[in-house]
Amino acid sequence: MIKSVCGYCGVGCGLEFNKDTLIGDIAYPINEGNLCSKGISELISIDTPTRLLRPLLRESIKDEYKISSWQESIDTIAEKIKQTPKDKIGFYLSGQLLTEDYYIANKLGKGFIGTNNVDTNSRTCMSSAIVAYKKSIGADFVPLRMDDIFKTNLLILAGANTAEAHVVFHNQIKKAKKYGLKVVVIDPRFTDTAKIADIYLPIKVGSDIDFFNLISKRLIDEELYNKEFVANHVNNFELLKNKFKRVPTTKMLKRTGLTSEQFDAFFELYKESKNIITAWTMGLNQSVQGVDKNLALINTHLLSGKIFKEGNGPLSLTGQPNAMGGREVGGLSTSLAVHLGFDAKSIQKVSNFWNTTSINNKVGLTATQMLEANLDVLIICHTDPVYHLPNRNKVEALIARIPMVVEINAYENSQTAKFAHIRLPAAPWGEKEGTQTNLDRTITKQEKLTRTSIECKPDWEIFKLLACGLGYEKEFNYKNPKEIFEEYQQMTKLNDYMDISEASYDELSKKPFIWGEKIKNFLTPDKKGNLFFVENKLLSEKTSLEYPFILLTGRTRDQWHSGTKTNQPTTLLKYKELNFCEINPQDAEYLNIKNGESIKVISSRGELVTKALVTESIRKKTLFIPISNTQVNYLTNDLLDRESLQPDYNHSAVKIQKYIEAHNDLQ
Ligand SMILES: Nc1nc2c(c(=O)[nH]1)N[C@H]1C(S)=C(S)[C@@H](COP(=O)(O)OP(=O)(O)OC[C@H]3O[C@@H](n4cnc5c(=O)[nH]c(N)nc54)[C@H](O)[C@@H]3O)O[C@H]1N2
Ligand SMILES: Nc1nc2c(c(=O)[nH]1)N[C@H]1C(S)=C(S)[C@@H](COP(=O)(O)OP(=O)(O)OC[C@H]3O[C@@H](n4cnc5c(=O)[nH]c(N)nc54)[C@H](O)[C@@H]3O)O[C@H]1N2
Ligand code: SF4
Ligand SMILES: [Mo]
Repeated sequence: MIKSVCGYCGVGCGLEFNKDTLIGDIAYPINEGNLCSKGISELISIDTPTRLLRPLLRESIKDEYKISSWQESIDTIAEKIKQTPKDKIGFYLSGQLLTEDYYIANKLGKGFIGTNNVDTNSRTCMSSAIVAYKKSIGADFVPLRMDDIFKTNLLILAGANTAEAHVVFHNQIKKAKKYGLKVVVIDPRFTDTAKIADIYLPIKVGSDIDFFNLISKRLIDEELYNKEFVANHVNNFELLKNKFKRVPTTKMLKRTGLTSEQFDAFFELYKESKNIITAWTMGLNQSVQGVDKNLALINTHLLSGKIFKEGNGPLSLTGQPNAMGGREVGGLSTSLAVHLGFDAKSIQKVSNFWNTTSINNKVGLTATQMLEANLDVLIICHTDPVYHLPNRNKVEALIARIPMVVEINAYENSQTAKFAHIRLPAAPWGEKEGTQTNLDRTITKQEKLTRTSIECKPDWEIFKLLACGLGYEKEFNYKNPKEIFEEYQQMTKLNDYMDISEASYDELSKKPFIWGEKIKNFLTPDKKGNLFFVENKLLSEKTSLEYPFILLTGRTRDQWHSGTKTNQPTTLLKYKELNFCEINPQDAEYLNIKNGESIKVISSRGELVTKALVTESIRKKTLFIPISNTQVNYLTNDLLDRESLQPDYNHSAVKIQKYIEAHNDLQ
């Protein structure tokens, strides 16, 4: 029997592999033997006909691919990199890479090639939370754990659909409810998560800042804030208090779409709850004011002092299995390594550690900037930017101009494949080993459970080959992921709060390591939390007479993003269709659209055809399309948060037509 972990979501459930079967690990604390359909089907996705099994190469994206060799592919990439100015090279990584893959790619890009254009799809996912955590508590640090839900009285879920996106954690929430936990769900859709809520608040899209500001204002006005905590551990209180004197409370409440009775009922529960956790995900992060939404939420915990105490705190629910590990390593272009930045002192420390003189002091391009930067070489690994970036027509036009696009993928059916020149076959989950950090800082190890397909290689090895092709054999002389992990462990000592040197690579699958457990204080220079006054500036795309609906996008339980792994005949569970568009019955009636009818959804940027799902669970004038529809980003707008540069996926103005009419239009 081999113990391993699921490679899908940030919960990071423990698994056991016995001969040919995979089951949940009963001894693993967070899942206690449970797995969701994705975890159970991990093994099946290894053996599908859509695996990418050989290196492929072509000169132009108009040509057909030809089978290539590793030698030829790596030589071609290395040659091109050598001829290319550093600032024209980009690495586009993923929160699904293992820590060792991330570490080596970051070291190669930032440390040796000398480009800080090393970023990740986490930019589209967690970057607003990262910036906000850094501003308010001093570091990208999640100050509580999932099992704190058993030590709290109230769990507020804002813009998080745990029933579909963090399934096993959701089951734990249900269990905690049996012991008295109260749950509030804030979401414009009555989601499966809302079904377990004690209070469900159908907030209007994009008004979370108003909602959290209303809580903060009430805490201050009614003197319910924690005076002792605020006086000793929090900055900017007077400023916030004065600013709040002038905020238009009625207008704020109106913007949330909630009645004062709804808000009061919520606030009664809030007031009487001794311990409170507020958890959030994409409903807040993916916004043109994503950072501000996070800050408004964290403010409530700083005012109430409900932070760094058991059963309390702001809990960002990371989505991908190793988005956290990637952040720790330094996989974002806005940090160098181990949470260090590009200041002279940090560069010195990292240069000494890596024994290099090539580190650049300029912040690199983010994933959301790379395609617009006229790059000459773009290396994409374990992610599908053509699928996932907003405003896809623009994305396709931009990526088609890049002279060399390299795609490293374990499957052949990504949307990006159409735009690559070289495709390298990676070994997926089960065919390789390495570590990952889940959403609450638990470092675990994925084990190799089956032989690696002949021509496939683990991602770390592909980056090693590239490093060697560029002449860095000595600096990248790793024989296995363990050596990389151990070097990374040493590196974490450069940043005192990150030290993970006590973990043991060989033990990790049996004995996970939780980093940061001793941190019980703010990580800011003065050890105090920072309050920020933020306002809803209504910066998202607005509806108009032509585009009267707001489009939301998000997850369904059994599908993983683009579906290269989960949308297989063998793995697919028919829990929900892949392709539907939720619409409120009143809107549907007005437009004479019936349940199940084909409709065309159109924005000013693009369009797609889908099926109407008429349901009371969505607010009026709001639509929802799941991201298992791989075409969804033809519709979305590409506005970014100005600090985190995260896209505003949940606020695109669209219109709908019956498909039949649209079809006639075309004739
Ligand atoms: N099954 C499955 N699970 C996954 C994934 C997957 O692909 N499939 N992906 C993983 C990843 S990478 C991530 S990031 C997480 C995402 O996890 P979640 O963020 O929980 O998933 P989403 O479906 O994007 O849900 C966001 C919720 O926010 C709501 N929302 C939209 N706009 C607003 C708003 O303005 N305010 C509020 N309060 N709510 C709003 C939406 O209606 C939706 O219910 O899931 C992870 N887990
Ligand atoms: N409209 C809209 N767009 C969104 C979002 C949204 O909510 N709405 N969410 C955003 C968020 S939060 C995220 S995280 C992104 C996710 O977007 P992506 O990261 O693009 O989605 P995935 O389908 O998970 O892509 C992972 C890729 O890795 C490949 N792969 C699998 N295993 C391996 C392996 O071992 N090695 C390598 N090299 N490749 C492998 C898969 O085949 C797949 O092509 O989408 C973002 N885009
Ligand atoms: S909840 Fe997440 S980690 Fe657990 S089995 Fe499901 S996908 Fe895997
Ligand atoms: Mo994500």
